[in-house]
Amino acid sequence: MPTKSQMLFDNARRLMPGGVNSPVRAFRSVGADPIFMASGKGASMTDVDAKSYIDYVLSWGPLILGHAHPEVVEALTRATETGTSFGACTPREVEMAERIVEAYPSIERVRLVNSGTEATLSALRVARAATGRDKILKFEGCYHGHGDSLLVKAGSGVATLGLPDSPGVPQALAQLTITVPFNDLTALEETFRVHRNELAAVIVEPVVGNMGCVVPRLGFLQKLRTLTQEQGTVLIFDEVMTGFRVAYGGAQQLYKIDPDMTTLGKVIGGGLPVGAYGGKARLMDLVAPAGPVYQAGTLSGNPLAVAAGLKTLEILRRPGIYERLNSLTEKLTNGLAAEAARQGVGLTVNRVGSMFTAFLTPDAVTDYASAKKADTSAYGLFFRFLLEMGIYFPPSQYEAAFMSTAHSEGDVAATIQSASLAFAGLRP
Ligand code: KE4
Repeated sequence: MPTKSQMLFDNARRLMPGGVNSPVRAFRSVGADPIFMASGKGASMTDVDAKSYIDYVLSWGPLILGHAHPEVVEALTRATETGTSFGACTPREVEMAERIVEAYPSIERVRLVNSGTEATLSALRVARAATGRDKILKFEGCYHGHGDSLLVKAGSGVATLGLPDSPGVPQALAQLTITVPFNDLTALEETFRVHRNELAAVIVEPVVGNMGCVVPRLGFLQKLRTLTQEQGTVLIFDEVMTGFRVAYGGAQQLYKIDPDMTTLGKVIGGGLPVGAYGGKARLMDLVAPAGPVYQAGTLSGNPLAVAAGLKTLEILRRPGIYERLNSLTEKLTNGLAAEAARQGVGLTVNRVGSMFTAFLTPDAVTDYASAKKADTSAYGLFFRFLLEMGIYFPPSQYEAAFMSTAHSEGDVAATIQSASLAFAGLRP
């Protein structure tokens, strides 16, 4: 008898590409068919077949307070009672701008949009307009949304011109994107030498989430700041994932870097569609209607997304929230590492704050090349075993996992116990 998820997926494939609205949801890299979710509450989600899971994906980061937090639901319900969208200015979006500017001293002006992709492609347009330059630099394995300039893979050799990483991306555009390995200071300096004073922007995930969680080497971000400053290149911190996640002030607060521009998303929407880009006034005042760089959006600053986001940020400002979140995450990641070691399974766990990745490899993971050494079929087994046990990890080795304030010590203990059983199945 097929499950309800299986029946839904059969129908979904008839109607949507791959049966999903975003590729990673198809579970293709973990050798399973997707599960269709019916509801979420706190740290757990329940699927259409009434099976519940402790959720460590949390909608890919936004649900730092867990599913359906009562205060967020109440704020959202109240907002819907006075309308859902006006296409006009509202007080609430000014309040969101104030919260962002307060939390990110590097941001003097901010524009709300509807996704992280919109935020990053808009920030790049501003940087190109401000510098009059076309070339940009990104890092291998970093993902900044699906804007054409960012769907580019490294050309052969360091600091060479990019190649399209997706059909439909014009070669002429891809060539303007240089890609170098993350954490590779030599390649970085070489790139700035080869393309001296030609780079409009560098865009970076200051703590990478999209090759799995990878931590910046000591001095890497500082060097990036120095090189960009020296050559008038706009430094864009893509904090769509890390913003209000690794700290209330994001990775730039943790690593004490003052980027020229920052992109945000996920947490600031509290689970509703939102993105934001902002930075120095000299840059952001180029954006229409203050300046000539065009960017617009029907639902930008949407009252519902902003209501959910504002309540989320208010709760995140309460004392002790991040300390508990981070220490519970550390307890989980220490437990995973200890269990894997006890059973002789090669595991490397990278963590910053409450985002982490369990890589199925015994070696350090510091960039995309080392992340790709992870045993993805073993990860698939690990994922499927945990899913069976009611634990929902990211359906890809190359994604970050997240903790929420709704997770309990009991959830963490149950997760470590299930992982221990999974490791038994992976023992060499
Ligand atoms: P969206 O357009 O998906 O809202 O944001 C794009 C984006 C930009 N920058 C960073 C650092 C991001 O992590 C993302 C999106 N993250 C992925 C998770 N790896 C979204 C999940 C998905 O694509 O389904």
